Amino acid sequence: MTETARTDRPEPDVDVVVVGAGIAGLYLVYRLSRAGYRLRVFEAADDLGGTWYWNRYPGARVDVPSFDYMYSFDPDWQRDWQWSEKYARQPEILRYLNYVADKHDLRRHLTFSTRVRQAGWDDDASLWRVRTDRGDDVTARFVVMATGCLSVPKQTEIDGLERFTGEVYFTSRWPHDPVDFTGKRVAVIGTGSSGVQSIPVIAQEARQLVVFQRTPTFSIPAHNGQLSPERLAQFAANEADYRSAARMSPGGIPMERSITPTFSVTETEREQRYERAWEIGELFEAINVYADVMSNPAANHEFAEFFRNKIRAIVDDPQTATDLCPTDYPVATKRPCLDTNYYATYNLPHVRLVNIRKHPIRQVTETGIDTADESFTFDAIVFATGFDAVTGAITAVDIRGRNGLALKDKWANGPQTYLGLTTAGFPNLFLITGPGSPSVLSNMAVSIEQHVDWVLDCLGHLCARGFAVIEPTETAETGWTQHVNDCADITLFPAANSWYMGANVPGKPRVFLPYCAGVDFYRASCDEVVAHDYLGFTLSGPGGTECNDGVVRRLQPDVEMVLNRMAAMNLPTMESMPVEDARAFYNQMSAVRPPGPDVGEIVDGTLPGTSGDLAYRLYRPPTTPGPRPIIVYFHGGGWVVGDAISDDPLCRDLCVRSDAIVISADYRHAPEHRFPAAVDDAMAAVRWVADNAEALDGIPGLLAVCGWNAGGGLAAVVCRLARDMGGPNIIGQALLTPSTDGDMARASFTDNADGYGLTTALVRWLYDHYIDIADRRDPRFAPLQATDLSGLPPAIVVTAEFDPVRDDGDAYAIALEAAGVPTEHVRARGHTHKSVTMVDVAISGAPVRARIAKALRQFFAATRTPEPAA
Ligand code: N01
Repeated sequence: MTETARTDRPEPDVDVVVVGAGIAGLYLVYRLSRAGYRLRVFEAADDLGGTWYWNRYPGARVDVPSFDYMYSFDPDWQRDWQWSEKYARQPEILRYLNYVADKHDLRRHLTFSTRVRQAGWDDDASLWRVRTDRGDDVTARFVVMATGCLSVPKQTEIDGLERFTGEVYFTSRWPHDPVDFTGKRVAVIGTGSSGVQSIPVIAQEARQLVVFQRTPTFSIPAHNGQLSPERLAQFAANEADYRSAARMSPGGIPMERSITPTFSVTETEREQRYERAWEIGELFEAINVYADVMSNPAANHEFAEFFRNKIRAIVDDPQTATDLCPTDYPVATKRPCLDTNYYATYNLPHVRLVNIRKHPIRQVTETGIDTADESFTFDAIVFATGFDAVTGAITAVDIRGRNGLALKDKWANGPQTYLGLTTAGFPNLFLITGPGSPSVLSNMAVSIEQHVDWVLDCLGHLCARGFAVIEPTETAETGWTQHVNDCADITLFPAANSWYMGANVPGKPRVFLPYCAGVDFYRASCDEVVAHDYLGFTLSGPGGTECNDGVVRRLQPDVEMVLNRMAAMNLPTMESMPVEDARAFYNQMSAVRPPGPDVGEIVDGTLPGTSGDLAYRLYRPPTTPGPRPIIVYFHGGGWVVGDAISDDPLCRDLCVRSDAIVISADYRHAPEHRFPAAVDDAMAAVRWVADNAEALDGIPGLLAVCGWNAGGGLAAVVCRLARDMGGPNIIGQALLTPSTDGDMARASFTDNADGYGLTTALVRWLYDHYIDIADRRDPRFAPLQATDLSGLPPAIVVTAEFDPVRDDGDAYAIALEAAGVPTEHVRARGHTHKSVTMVDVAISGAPVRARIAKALRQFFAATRTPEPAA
């Protein structure tokens, strides 16, 4: 009896049922059997191999290098196995999997030709009841779905197939006997990876080949061939290091994540870089050319254009070349392909491309295919039309969790998982490379091993601690699902109708299925969950229940990456420096950021402050000339650091998004000029801008204020002063993570004291430089302390979840609302004090800045529109 089964509950037939005997299933067998678990493994096919058992179509190959796409658990493999090619063919991979199974005696655990139909959780007995199509009825403590991400073929949606009297093939269910197309007229429908690989090979045999293409693909040449002896030797000498680098890499193949933005280098350099990627012929390498290919539309467009130029250069017929050029989705947002002679195949006289966007398929007939304007005769039709990916094989089993809940129903609006490994309401169920894990965006071999290792560690932990059941909490699962979406939302992935989005299957919910932040970040999350006592899981057993509930990733992914990068630099804190050094340091940090968008015009000038001239920078929108509303902006820097140009990218962004003139006005800084110098200057600046609106090409009367951090506080203060002093008339205020109170007792000063950029210690240092403790309730410093906030201009107040001054800002937004001021309160989830301002660095901040700009435009529009007559 195993440890896990040592409870007072009924003894299950086995400890673990594994569904599937592909790469994941075999590794599970290896680990589970050696750890002494009793197991059953059911496989629907009549042999092992999973994807490599089914996908035997001509030209089928792996699309990551062979020695990356293999197990790492067997250090001896080189003694008795050799890969023959850089990208192995399907028969060789299947032979490899058989070799592993035989070498480690895995086969005896496998039950073939048996499909698991149902798995139901018995809550009283704390076990799963598993039923197969062969009548097996097995109880198990745990069920592991090792069913693969691309194993359920998509149903064909083309009418009339049953009528066709010729041969019909699906790439995903290719016959075991050789198929000979010699002398035949063949149709291939579909131009994803399977189509791209099979089309050139089928063309070599067929008398005539017609390819029906709905969406063209981006493909790079594989440059397949022998493994280079040098690389192989290098790999063999350092295999352990190589494998560990793969585990900590973005995609599961050793590779540094590019941090160079596309447009930071010259056009010539970019062209050379793209060309090198084309020549290397490795997918992950290609996508990694520049840091922003998957996030910046312009960067992606340029890379896509490089591909299109290649296609035009290879394909002779201009119309065919045009049809083969993808134009309606960003490159790599659908899985790009690796090919051998794909595009050149269309230069063969017997090969033809039919663009079914222009010439839709009407039906399959007895003898071939009718499009809207042509009838084709074929001897064979090959469907390379893809899969019900990632979730299809999991929901194909009728899995019922607590209270009979069907997994299919739970996931009706899209899958929800914790770490892509587990799902709430389904205790003791593990998903290998499930939705919400890197899976299909990574080297599957590496991701599979990581998942299986995690599951084995988890089972070991349960055993050791006397627990029998593990289940994620709703909180943890919701948090993870949110994080998976947050990661996708800062990329271009959602812009494509891809199978990653479930868009290829009619009726399937549109949700980005894999986790796209990378294998390295993903592994860190899984490890962190374990390190924090299985954070977000409830563990229970005869000895009791334990739950350290929580969310493993709460920061926006790009914000977290920036914070990690900053932490790695181990920089000194500003509060440890003399003020002059702190200012120099602040400016130095500002110098290395992206510049922000182009504006129409930038003018630097001075305006009269209360005690001498103040610098300002004016940003004019890049639209048609003519007067515009004006936003007076006050920079951040805690009254001590920064100046009129220190928030330059943010001001540019604000200008472009709001289509208004932005005037960033300086103010005197502490400690040289302590409170209330900054307020006096801010007030003077607003007055001067209002008085000179026309001369500045602004629209008199359309004046709003905006500020970030201390500047947010100043913007709030001038609104109240302007109200009380009879002008100028300010029609809106936009306060971004404003400092609104001098009281540091609120929870956010403790909760977010350290680790999120602005620290509580730095806030205290800034306050101390700026203002005496005795003055900190003065509403010119702490607008929250004003007795009357009524009659102030409408406001948008943005507060950030991980900001020491968050609660001050929240309290101010609430106070404005309570005073009857129309207030939009935006709580920027997962953001820090500064991250929303990081233009082109923290992409997740862009929607927040868009809301600020929209609010400002609405303030202006409301003032422009005369009130309707009563
Ligand atoms: O499937 P796909 P796949 N009428 O979904 C078209 C992995 N893989 O089997 O894009 C007409 O990519 C469909 O058009 P559209 C790899 O991860 C790896 O090729 O939906 N056409 C598309 O062109 C890959 O991404 C390797 O508009 C229809 C094609 O069929 C994944 O498996 C090799 C249609 C389907 O492309 C899936 O690849 C092979 C219809 N009704 C696969 N329905 C390796 O190299 C669909 N299409 C390791």
